Amino acid sequence: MTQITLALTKGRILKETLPLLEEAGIVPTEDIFSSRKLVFPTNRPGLRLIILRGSDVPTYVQFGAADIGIAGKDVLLEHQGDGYYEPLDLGIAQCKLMTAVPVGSSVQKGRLRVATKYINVARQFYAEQGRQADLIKLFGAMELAPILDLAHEIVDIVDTGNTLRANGLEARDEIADISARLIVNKAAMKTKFSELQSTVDALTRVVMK
Ligand code: PRT
Ligand code: MG
Repeated sequence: MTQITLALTKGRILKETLPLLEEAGIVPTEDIFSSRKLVFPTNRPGLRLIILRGSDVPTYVQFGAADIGIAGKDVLLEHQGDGYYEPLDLGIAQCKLMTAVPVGSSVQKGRLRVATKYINVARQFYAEQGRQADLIKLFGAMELAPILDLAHEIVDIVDTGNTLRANGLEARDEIADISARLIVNKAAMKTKFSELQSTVDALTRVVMK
């Protein structure tokens, strides 16, 4: 039997993903949240789930180690890989990728320092704006950077805006609308066409409902 491996993003995306999968008829046979395993069989004998850090999902799918995956659009924009299709917007884990600055701060003249974990996205954004920016890579707590004067502004995910407000920051420019997307390895889409297409179709029906 053809084996399909579906790579899921752990954390907040996972909580919204499992109900979608269930509606599409895909149910893990073990409780993912109470287990330390990384590979989970499902009720469908030919389909298993792997649970990854978001930024690793496109890597697994790009190289065909997973056939199909679910990751945030922010992660996909930053990854800039090829080797996979992005056939479906799942409409979950919605938020925006934005620049943010200290409340009331005026536009920085001269060279801008920007802290972010989205270095590739930020490089492209500031280049398109024709603004010189020195990018500083961080792995978390971006909101702290302007407070401690590490950077003038940040590029980060904004949902309610509460995190920015709590740290004296405000959103300025919108860079992209973000939600979780389905990605499919290009080679597998040919070699395992019927299994993958039926999974994509099942999820499409759930999302369109
Ligand atoms: O754990 P890891 O370092 O890999 O990443 P992470 O901790 O950012 O992962 P996690 O579990 O938070 O999920 C991240 C994915 O969820 C992102 O790639 C987005 O696609 C999606 N997503 C949706 C969000 C948010 N909403 C979100 N609000 N990711 C992060 N946030 C954070 C944001 O970074 C900021 O700190 O929440 C804060 C902003 O939220 P508000 O409501 O205060 O504006
Ligand atoms: Mg996390």
